Amino acid sequence: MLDKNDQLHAKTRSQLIGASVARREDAPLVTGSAQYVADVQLDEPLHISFVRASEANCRIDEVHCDDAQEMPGVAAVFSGRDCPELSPLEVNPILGEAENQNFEMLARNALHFVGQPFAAVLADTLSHADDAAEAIYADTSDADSHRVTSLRAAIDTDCCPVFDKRWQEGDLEKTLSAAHATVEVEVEHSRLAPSPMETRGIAVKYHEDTGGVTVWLSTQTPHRARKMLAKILDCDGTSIRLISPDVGGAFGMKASLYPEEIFAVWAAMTLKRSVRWIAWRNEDFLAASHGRGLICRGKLAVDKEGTFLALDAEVNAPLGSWLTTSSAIPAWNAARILPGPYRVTNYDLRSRAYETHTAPFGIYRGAGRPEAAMLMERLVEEASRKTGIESNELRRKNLLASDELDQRRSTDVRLDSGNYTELLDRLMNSDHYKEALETRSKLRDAGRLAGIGTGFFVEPSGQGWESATIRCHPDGKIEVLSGGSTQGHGRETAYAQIAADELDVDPDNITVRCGDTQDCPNGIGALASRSTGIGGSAVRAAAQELRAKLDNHTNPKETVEACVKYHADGEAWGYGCYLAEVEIDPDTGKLTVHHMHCLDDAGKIINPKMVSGQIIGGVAQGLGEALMESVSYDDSGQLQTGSLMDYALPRASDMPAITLDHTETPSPRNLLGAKGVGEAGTIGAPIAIFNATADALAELGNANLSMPLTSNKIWNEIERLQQEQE
Ligand code: SMO
Repeated sequence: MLDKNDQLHAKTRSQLIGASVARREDAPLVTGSAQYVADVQLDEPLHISFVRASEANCRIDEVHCDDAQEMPGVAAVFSGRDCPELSPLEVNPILGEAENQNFEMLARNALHFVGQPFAAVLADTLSHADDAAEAIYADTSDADSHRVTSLRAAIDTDCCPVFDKRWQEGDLEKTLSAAHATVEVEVEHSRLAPSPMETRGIAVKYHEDTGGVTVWLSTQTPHRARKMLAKILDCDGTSIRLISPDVGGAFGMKASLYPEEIFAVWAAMTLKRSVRWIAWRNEDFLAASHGRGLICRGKLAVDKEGTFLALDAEVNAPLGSWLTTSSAIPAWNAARILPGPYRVTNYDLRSRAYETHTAPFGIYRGAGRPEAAMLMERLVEEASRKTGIESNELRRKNLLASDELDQRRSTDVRLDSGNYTELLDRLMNSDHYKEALETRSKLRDAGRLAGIGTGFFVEPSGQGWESATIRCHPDGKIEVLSGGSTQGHGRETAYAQIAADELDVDPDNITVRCGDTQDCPNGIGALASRSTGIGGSAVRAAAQELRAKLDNHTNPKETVEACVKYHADGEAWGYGCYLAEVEIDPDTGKLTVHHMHCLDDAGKIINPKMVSGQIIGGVAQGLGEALMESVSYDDSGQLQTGSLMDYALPRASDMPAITLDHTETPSPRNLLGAKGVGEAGTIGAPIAIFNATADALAELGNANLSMPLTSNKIWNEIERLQQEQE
């Protein structure tokens, strides 16, 4: 029994917020007892195998399913025309009135991209389903429309953008023409496959008594997924319970519902059977959302002293063949957060996104932030070359001062708190920086190609609300239910720390749950670095309310509960400055990142060890983007990187030594003062690596580089620069 006088007010424990409490999630995760969707036991489920398009942008004349129907174990076969036309998936309201015209569970009349499902087999075993799926094929004919398989083709052929936005401030033309110097940069980001360890997957249990279903879905947005499923399938709110069990990574790829998942639920309800589908790795490469892929262009004007005067920028993004819930977010984010941490009062920012005959496109860890920061930081480096002012000096001169952050820009961006120049100075004055300079000199003296690079960035965390319910049971046990979601980040540990501090109880007394739409309060999910700042603040607010209630209960012999829907007061803005040290082997072009020093301000830190984990993981993915990852389509829309043999993910041996440092400036925008840090590594690392690479090649000339910085590309660039020198 929780006695308020003895326990609630006894200040005997040390504060847990700010302590590196061990992750309570890890034991089940590392011992194999975690429960992923594939571990969910169903009673004689039907297994689904999808038949996918082998060409892009064609008409479907006929789908041949007859042979498959007769094969062993087959319970049902569907083509697109056997399925009802359902209402489309809703897309993020920032897209305005855009309609998701191409969204179908199974393609009916046209195949838009290679990998699009157009038929499905349900059978007693997966092998039976796969065997029968092999017997299905489609007769197709050429589509009337032009096939557009790359973003560049979409831009060059003047395709009509589906998303088109523009923000202006000041007088760009006048400032540009009067400027001392202008520099221009184009940055192309490869399309990336988010590649969580666990692929997409769904298990659906059909309840004969009610006709409803319980859905286990590998998702980062359980409540939204349930709501959308109910709307698309036109069933009442109570007939679908959705549970996101342990999720093996998501990175934005599991933020949207997919046609395969909607089909699985529809099939279970239609056949009145339990069903399951677990994507093969190649099905994720083919048909799960890709990220990045943006082409960004910028022009920066500076005066004689290096003060930034004006920014003219254009962000272009691919959308793929149908719109995932947040498909336009990267395009929107990359443009609206410009000019990032810098003071530029004259600007013109355009953002456009185009449909392409490829896999869908979506948010991927960073979702526009890495693109915005890369464009700005490349412009800074160019301005440095042109003006002869050292690049960190330029940064220092143009970073916003603390008292300028709270001003609202025409993009509706309002930064929050921090001291940007202090962070930069901290890096410049650090031993790491001095050592990096010394190491570079030594390597260069020995005739090697070595470079260092910095990258400064801001990381807006999500906005809006999240909810939490906390119960105190008569036995003293505390139950925290969050509307959020988790995919391995350690949410349960952090939320227990927050609740334990507020209630002054032992965290071992606290259980934390999220991801079950039946038991947990309504919520948004784990997206956009929002879970600690907003979800954690909801937990704190609920704990405060519970504590007040307990204070008024002189004899708490019943369960006392507090439910809070917490609204954040705008976005919290983390920021950071990273330093990379690289070396290039001139004979092979192989680039090695020796060291990465990451300096972050993530606001109030709840658990330092978990923050470090987020940064290191983000650096790994950022290094992947910088050096090796790239989804490739040929001109006809065939995917050339459909497996982990063709798509290079970083391995442990590719990772540099990483050192971490931080400042801690609380955000005024939420109850905890926390800022997001989940995406920091993916933003800062590619910039620092890219700039260090350019620095390493600088003694040969001005390198013309693009990501990924493969050995082949760098070797060719070395050859070109050496020929220019001769
Ligand atoms: S890319 Mo994140 O899951 O908002």
